[in-house]
Amino acid sequence: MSNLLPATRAHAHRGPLPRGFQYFSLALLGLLLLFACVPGALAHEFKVGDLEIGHPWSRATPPGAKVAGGYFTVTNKGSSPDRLLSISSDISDTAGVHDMGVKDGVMTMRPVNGGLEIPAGGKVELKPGGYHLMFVGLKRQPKLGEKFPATLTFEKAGSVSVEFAVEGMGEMGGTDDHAE
Ligand SMILES: [Cu+2]
Repeated sequence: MSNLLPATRAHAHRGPLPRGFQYFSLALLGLLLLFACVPGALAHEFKVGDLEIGHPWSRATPPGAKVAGGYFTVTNKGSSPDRLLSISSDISDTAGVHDMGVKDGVMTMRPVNGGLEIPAGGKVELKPGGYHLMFVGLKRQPKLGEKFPATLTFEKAGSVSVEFAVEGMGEMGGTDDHAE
């Protein structure tokens, strides 16, 4: 019975992998590719007047969280500056623009008063660690994979309905964990 392998070597694959395993590997690869494509598939854009709103997204929050961040880009194709004046959404009691930066060596966050300026021909990025929206007083937790609607109001371009795509909690690793 020399063809019986010792028990300790039974797991070592010397020859081609079993067929089932190959199919499993292919399926796994396909799944990975699918996930790799998701950020592109989720990219979405909204237009109002001269403004383009690129890929509004938010993060899933842990149970009980009272705030959630909101991020997107605004491109102003026009020849005059505009301002993001207000944000509203059913997901929270209020929402506003915050700025985040380092002051005296401490990471601080403060509301942007008087609206966020979008320069003529310019692009403003709301992202973790910088300007961002803050949905304050969450009525429920944003769930990974869903989209929730919100309305952005600009001084000149007016109001536009957008959808925030909810991504994973650790997405882009920004330091956005602050109390209400
Ligand atoms: Cu904030």
